[in-house]
Amino acid sequence: PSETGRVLSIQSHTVQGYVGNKSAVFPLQLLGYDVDPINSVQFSNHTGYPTFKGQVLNGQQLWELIDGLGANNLLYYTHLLTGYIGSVSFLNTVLEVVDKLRSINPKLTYVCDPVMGDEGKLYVPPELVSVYREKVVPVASMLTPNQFEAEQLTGIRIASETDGRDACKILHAAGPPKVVITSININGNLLLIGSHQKEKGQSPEQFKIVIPKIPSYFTGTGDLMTALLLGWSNKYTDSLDTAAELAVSSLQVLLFLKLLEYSASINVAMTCLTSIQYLWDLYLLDHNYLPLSL
Ligand code: PLP
Ligand code: PXL
Repeated sequence: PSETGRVLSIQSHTVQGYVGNKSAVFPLQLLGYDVDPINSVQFSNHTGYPTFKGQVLNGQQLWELIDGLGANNLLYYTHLLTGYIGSVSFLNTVLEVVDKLRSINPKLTYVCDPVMGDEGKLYVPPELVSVYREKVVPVASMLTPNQFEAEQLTGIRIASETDGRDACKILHAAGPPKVVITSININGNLLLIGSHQKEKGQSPEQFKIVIPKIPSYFTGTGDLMTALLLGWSNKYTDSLDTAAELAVSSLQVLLFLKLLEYSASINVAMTCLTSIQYLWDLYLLDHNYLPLSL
């Protein structure tokens, strides 16, 4: 596989640490993509710390940047990637960006991580939920909600693998042909459920990946996961399962490295991703598990 593309990534920037664009841009560049980041916020650090300082871009300021690119004919993108968005007005402007980019490239793939909350708690204004459900989901090409977000978007409770598969079908009916529920907590493991509806109205091809939960707390993993899913699924357009397997293995190796403090900074770990990928494949092969990537 060798398909790459041009990605417009509208996400957070933190000076210190890796969330949003800091988690997404470099891995996508490693996978060969040309990535243009728009920083929706610039904060000193992620919001999990006791305090943070910085600036928030509003919808009008986002449009100004799009305008500037447009004035120089620089709005040809193959992919739009969005993650955490903090306000309805910014999200509405993102919807205008989708229209604008599709008017220039009708084949634009919009990869949307509908970041709203986790573990039963919303961390965006509640008005955002209906905008995602009614306006964003219908225009997304690939959606990567977690368990809580998939529940918010479908209105069903997800307590089992079957529920997750059903939620994906509901989301397909609303728009996106590719859906990956990145993490469902079941029996101390994380379950990823992927679903690809190849033809409108047909039943989707679905798969699951059981991910052993690492007993530690990370931020930015969802952002990295969505970026890796974009990167790999564009190289394996017909096998979302292969793409998800590659994305999960990269994420896991990175988290293990971080956990083991093999590298002082996660950036060093990111630099190693491609070579680690190869070693990981060999490891899997050695354990009689044939990775689809070989
Ligand atoms: N943590 C681990 C270990 C994962 O494997 C994944 C996704 O595959 C995530 C976190 C991402 O979960 P979320 O989308 O809830 O941030
Ligand atoms: O990873 C999601 C995220 C995005 N943007 C900002 C954050 C976080 C998580 O902490 O703080 C600013």
